[in-house]
Amino acid sequence: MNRREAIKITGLSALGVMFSPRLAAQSFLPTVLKRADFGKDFLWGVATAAYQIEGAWNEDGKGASVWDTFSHKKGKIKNGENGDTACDFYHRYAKDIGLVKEMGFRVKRFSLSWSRIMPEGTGTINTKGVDFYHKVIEECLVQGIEPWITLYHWDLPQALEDKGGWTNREVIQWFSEYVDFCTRTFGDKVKNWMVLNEPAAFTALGYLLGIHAPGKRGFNKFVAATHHATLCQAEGGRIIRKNVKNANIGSTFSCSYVQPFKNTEPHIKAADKMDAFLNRLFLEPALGLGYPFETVPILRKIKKFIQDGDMEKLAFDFDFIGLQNYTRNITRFNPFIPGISGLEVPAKKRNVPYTDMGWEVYPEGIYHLLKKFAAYKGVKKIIVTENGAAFPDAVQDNQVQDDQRIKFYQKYLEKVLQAKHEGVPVEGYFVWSLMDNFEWAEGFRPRFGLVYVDFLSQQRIIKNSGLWFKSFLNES
Ligand code: GCO
Repeated sequence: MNRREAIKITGLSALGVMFSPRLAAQSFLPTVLKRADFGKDFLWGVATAAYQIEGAWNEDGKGASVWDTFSHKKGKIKNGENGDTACDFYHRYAKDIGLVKEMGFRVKRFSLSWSRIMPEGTGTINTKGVDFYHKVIEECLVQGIEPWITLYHWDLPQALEDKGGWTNREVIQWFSEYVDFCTRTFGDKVKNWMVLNEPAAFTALGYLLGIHAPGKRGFNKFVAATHHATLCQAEGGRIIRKNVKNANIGSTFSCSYVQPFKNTEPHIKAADKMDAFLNRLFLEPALGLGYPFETVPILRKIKKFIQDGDMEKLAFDFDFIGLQNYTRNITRFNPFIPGISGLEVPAKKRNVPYTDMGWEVYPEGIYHLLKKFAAYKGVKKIIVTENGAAFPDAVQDNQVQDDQRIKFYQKYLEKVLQAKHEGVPVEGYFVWSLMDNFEWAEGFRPRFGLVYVDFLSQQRIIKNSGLWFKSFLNES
C-alpha cells in the first residue's frame, strides 16, 4: 500500500476555500516568513529527475529505461502520455538552469539517466551521454548553481530489467559499476550526492503493485527488490566515499506522517505497520537498525534473500538524510489487507484540503517527520530534498496566479522553521519541482512546477510561486 495507490484524480482542490482572489494581487509580496530566519548557510534548491524532464529518450546513443518501455505500453499512463520529449531538458538545460538562478535558488538537484550513460546498464559507455551531464554540471557551475546529483531516480536500464532488475541480486554489482563510473567521472566537480530516490516508492509501486515501471506484481518480488535496493543504498555510499574527496553523501526517503483513523487498538496497530512500511523500511537498515520485522512480521519474507554478511552491509554512515514529504496518511484498520491490516483513508473522504494529486495538505506533518527523523541517533543532518504540491494551473496574460501553491510553501516552510528552531538539524530545502514535468503514471496533468511548461510549445513561464520564492530568497 503506498500513498500513490490512494490517489484519486480530483477536480479543483478543496484547498480553494483557504485562499481568496485578493491574494492574487499580493501573491509574491514578502510574507512574515523571512529567509534570514533559516540562517545564512541554509540551502535553498529545486529538484528534478531525468526521466521526468529530459526527453531525448532514444537520442545520442541512450538505451531504453524501464520507464521508456512502461510508458509506451497501452493503458499504463493516464492519457497515454510518455516522457519521450517531456520538458526537452536535454536540449534546453542551459536556459532551465538560468531559471533556477533567476528565482534565486543556489542548488539544483537532478538525477543521472543510467541508460543514457550505460545503454545496456553495464559495460559499454555512451560518451555522448556522459558529455551531456558534463555540460549540465558545467552550466550549473558557470551560473553559480551547486549541482546535487541523485544517482538513481527510478529509470533502471531495460536491459537490466530483462535480467530481473531489482529482483536479481546481480543488481548490486551492476549498480556498483554504475556508481563507480559516475563518481570517478563527475566527482571532481560534484561533491553532493544522493544514492537512491525513494526506494520505498520504486520497490512498492514497481514490484508489488505494478502501477509504476517495470509493472511487476507480487510480495516476493517486492521483498527481493527491497533487500537488493537496501544493499545498493549502502554500497553506493561506500563507493562515493572511496571515489569523491570531501563528498557530502546522502540518500532520499519518501515519508508520510501516519496517524490512526481512531485512537483505538486496531487502528493504532495498523498505523504503526503503515508507518514502518512507509517511513522505516529503508531508513532503519541504513542506520544499522535492520528491518522493522517486529512491527511488520510479514517483512520476514525478506530473510529468503538475505545472505551471510548482508545485515552488516545494509548500514552506511550518510552525511545527510534526504526527507521527502508531501502529505499525511490516515490509516484505518482493515483485516483484509495482508501485512498491514490497514488502508489509507483518502483525503477527499475526510473533508480536508488536498492537492491535485488527492494528497492532504497537512503542514504539521513535515514538522513531526523532521522530529521523527532527527530522533534517530545515526541521523547527522537532514535536507528536505522534496516538498511541493500539484494544483490546476492556468495561464492568463502570460502569468500563472498559483496562490494555493504559494500558501502551501509558506505553511510548510513555517513548520520546517519551527522544527529547526527546536533543534532539528535541517539544513536545506529543495522544492519539488523546478518546472511542471512528467508525473509518472499520472502523466503531465499534475503540475508541480514553480515554472509552468507548455508541453506543446515548450514555452516556460515562471509562476507567481516562483516569483514569490524570488522575492523571498532575494530579500536583503
Ligand atoms: C517522488 C519522486 C518525484 C515525484 C514527486 C511528486 O518523490 O515520488 O521523487 O519524482 O514526481 O514526488 O509525486
